[in-house]
Amino acid sequence: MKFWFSVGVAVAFGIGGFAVGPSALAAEATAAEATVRFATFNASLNRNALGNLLEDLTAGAANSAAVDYRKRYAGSSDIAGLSEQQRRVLQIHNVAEIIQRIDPAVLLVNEFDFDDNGVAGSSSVAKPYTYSSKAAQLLQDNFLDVAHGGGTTGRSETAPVHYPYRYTPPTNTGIGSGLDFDNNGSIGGTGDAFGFGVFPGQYGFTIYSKYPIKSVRSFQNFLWKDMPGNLLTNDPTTTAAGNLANFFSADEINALRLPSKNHVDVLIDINGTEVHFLAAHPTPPIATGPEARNAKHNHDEIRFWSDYISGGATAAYIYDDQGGRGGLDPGAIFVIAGDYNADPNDGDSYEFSIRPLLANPAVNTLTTPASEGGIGAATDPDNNGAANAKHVGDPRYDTADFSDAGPGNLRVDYVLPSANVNIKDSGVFWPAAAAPERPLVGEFNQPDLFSGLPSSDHKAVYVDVVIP
Ligand SMILES: [Ca+2]
Ligand SMILES: [Ca+2]
Ligand SMILES: [Ca+2]
Ligand SMILES: [Ca+2]
Repeated sequence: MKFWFSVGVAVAFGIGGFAVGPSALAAEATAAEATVRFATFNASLNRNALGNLLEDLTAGAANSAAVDYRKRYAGSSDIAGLSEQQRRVLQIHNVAEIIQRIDPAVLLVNEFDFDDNGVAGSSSVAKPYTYSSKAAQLLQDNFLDVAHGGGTTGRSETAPVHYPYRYTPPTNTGIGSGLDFDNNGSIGGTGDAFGFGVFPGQYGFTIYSKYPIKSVRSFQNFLWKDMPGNLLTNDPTTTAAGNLANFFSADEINALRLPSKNHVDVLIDINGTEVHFLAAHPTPPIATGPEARNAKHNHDEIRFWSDYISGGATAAYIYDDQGGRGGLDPGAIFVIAGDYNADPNDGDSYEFSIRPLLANPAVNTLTTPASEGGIGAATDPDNNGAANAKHVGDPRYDTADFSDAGPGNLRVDYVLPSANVNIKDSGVFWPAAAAPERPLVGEFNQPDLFSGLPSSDHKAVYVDVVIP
C-alpha cells in the first residue's frame, strides 16, 4: 500500500469527502478514501494570569456585539482606543479567522490554558477522551462558530467551522513539584513546576476534530528516568557541571516527569479507519547553566514519540496514565502534531533533537509544509537583528517569527503523518507581505498588540493526508 498513489494522481472532493481512484488504478483503488486536513497551531492563547483565558473567551461574544472585531482588524491602526482585554479578545478573533481559513478537520491548538469544567488550573489526574475544557467550548461557540473577515478588512468573509468532537488533556505546566528543581534554594515558582508555567494549566493544549474521537492514551505522569538511555541519568556530558545527573538530587530524578505539558495519543475514527493523532509540546531549549536541562528535556520529549511509533521492543518501556503499556502496532496510521521547539538545522536544540524523529522510517517526510511569508520575513529590512542570515534552513519552511536578535525565525511546528499514507498537499499559513490575509499574522514585535503580534509568533501548519 505504501505510496501506491502518487501525489497529484489521488483525487478527492474537499475535506472529509470521498474519492475513488482513476480506473487505471482501480485494482488498488477499490475502497473509498478521504483527504483529511490535519493542522497544528501554537496560537498563543495562553494568558498571563489564571482565569484570563476564560474571561476573554466569555467576553468575545459581548465585545463582538459592541464593536465588531470580527470584521475589523486590518492593522495596528485599528486597535486605537481598545482596552487591554479587548486587545486580547481581538487576538482570539484573529486566531479564529486563521483556523477558519485553513479549515482543518483535525486541529491541535498549542498554548491554550487548561481549566477543569470552568475552574482555571490543572491537575495530574487524567481526563476521559470525551473531556473538553470550558475554554475549548467557548472558543468554538463564541469564535469558531461565527464568520470573520469581510467588512472593511479587505479579506473575504470566512465560513464558521464546527468541531463536534474535542479533547482537552490536563497539563504539567505550572503544577508544583514540592522540590527544588531549579536549585535556587527555595521551593515554588515556575522553575520548580513539572513544566514551565506561571500558574497550573498555563500553556496547555486542546484538540478539535470533525471526526469521532474513540479513545485516548495520555502520558502526563510518565517519569523521565523510565525512558531507557534518557539524558537525565545517562547524560554523556563528561564535565561534572554539565552532566544532568549531578544537577538533580535523587528525589528529583525520581519525580521529574517527561512531558512538560502532556503527550497524548488521540484515536480518531475517520470513516472506519483509525488514525492516531499524537500531540505534544516539548519544552523550549531555554539556556540555563552548563547542564542545559531544558535542551536535554526537549530532546527526550521528542524522542518519546520516535520510540512510540517504532513500537515493539523499542516502545516496551512506555506506560500511560490509563494503565496501558507499549507503543503503536506495526502498520498503524498516525499523525504527529505540535510545536516541538526544535528546528532541524538552526536554533538551540540539543544535537538537533528533531532530526531522529524526521529520520524515523515510519514518518512520511516526502513533503515539507512551506509558505511565501516565511521567505520574505527572513530578510525583512525592519527585522530587529540578523539571525536569519546565519541560518542553514530554507526560510520557506520556517513556522515561527521569533526575534531576529536571536534565535531568528525557525521551523518548530510539525504535522508529520505516518509513512503508510500519502500527503496530497500542505502549507504554512504565513501569507506574503502583500496578501490581504497578511494582517492576521502581521510582523514581529507590534507592541500595541497582545503577544506582540496580531495572532501568534507561530504560524499554523497543515497537511492534507489521504486516508485509505
Ligand atoms: Ca535540586
Ligand atoms: Ca526552586
Ligand atoms: Ca523574526
Ligand atoms: Ca530560519
